[in-house]
Amino acid sequence: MITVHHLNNSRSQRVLWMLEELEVPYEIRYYERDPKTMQAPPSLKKVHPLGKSPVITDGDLVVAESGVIIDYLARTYGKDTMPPPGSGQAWLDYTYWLHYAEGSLMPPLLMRLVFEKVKTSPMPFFVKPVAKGIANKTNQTFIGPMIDTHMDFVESHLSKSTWFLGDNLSAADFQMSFPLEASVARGIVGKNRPHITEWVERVHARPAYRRALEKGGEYAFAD
Ligand SMILES: N[C@@H](CCC(=O)N[C@@H](CS)C(=O)NCC(=O)O)C(=O)O
Repeated sequence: MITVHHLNNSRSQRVLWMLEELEVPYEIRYYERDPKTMQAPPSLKKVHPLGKSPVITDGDLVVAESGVIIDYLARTYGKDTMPPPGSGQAWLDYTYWLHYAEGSLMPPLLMRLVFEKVKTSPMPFFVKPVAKGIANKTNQTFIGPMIDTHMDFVESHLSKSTWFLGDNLSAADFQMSFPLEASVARGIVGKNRPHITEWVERVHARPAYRRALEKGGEYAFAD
């Protein structure tokens, strides 16, 4: 039996969504973020030394990193419904999106979040304007343009196909869901990027996604 070690408001939502689409039986073990630090509880380190979510267990196997989990589930349980491409361009495209989501798109989104947090963090009043100035400048001149380049790229890709790998939902969509729905929820992506917005709406409208949301509980990036 698969166990999803699920943290509230986290990337493991994409794993629940995938399992619901695959209609594979699984159970959820729930973990709550510390409301002040937003860190996962130490108990998650008992499953995997990094203590991050998602992580799943399947019998004796412990599988960590969303991209690996999604690929593992597609290979093990999706052979009939969502088989991962074996080779050639189709395999390259599939692997590309699995890596791109966490390896290229998430880092600037995370940097933006950190600099936004700096602005509201407690600090001596006389330091605040300086910290705020540095955070704003960094986001405007460095991180913002980097995110724009990524979003233009993804927008252009989605203007050509319904799902990331064409007409059919695939593992690439589960992996790309977290950065894109977070970007829409935070207002980074809006009407100026209609294909990303519509893709996120399409994801959120799927019955399997709604079931995953209901089972997973608190998740800030879907309505
Ligand atoms: N690249 C990893 C990132 C894992 C990660 O950072 N997860 C966050 C939740 S979205 C987490 O566990 N945060 C709590 C913490 O760091 O204590 C993946 O995709 O699995």
